[in-house]
Amino acid sequence: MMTYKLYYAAETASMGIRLILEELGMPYELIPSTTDKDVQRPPEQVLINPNGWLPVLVWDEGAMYEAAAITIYLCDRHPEANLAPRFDDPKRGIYLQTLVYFSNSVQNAFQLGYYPDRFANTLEGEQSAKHRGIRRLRETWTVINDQIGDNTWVLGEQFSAVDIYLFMLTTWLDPLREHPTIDEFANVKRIADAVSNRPKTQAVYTH
Ligand SMILES: N[C@@H](CCC(=O)N[C@@H](CS)C(=O)NCC(=O)O)C(=O)O
Repeated sequence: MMTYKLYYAAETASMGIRLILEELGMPYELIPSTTDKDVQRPPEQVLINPNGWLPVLVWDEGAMYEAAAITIYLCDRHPEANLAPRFDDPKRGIYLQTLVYFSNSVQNAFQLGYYPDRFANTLEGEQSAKHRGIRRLRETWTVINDQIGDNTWVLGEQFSAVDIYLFMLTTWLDPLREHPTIDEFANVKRIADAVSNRPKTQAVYTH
């Protein structure tokens, strides 16, 4: 059986991809990497992703980056695990919509705080970007919280990779950075808690 290689550092989006691989039951090898701006990345990682960020996934015939794209790719490649609605499932639309929204809006809101120099030209501007990021987190998590409503999982009755992705993003909410707390988003919290209790999550997120 093929083994995936995942460039990896704890607390990054590579953790969410690792959890997807665990839930898919696929063998994988973690290649230690870093997000420290002063430390060199493994050269093969940078060849695949010149941006220098994680996660990066490699397999027998290919390689790719972008966490949401990796999620979609892996779940389609291993449909027997039922982590994603199939192409003809009406839930396929909201599945793709939510993953892309997580990637381009929720993650972007986090990035305003983590990498303010990418969003402003001056130190003053960076402070402003950070503050806007905090408000943007509240705005985007509210959209997701309202979208979930009373659903058991993000897509309704069916557990999917979107729930794993949601859980990963909630682990980045940090009171020390003045982020909103998860308690402000009761529906998000309900799903994050349920994902957190899964054995695979316990295995990945406590080691
Ligand atoms: N849009 C990218 C963002 C990836 C990203 O920002 N990764 C962070 C860790 S979660 C990283 O590697 N940061 C280090 C850097 O940007 O140099 C994705 O979703 O994969």
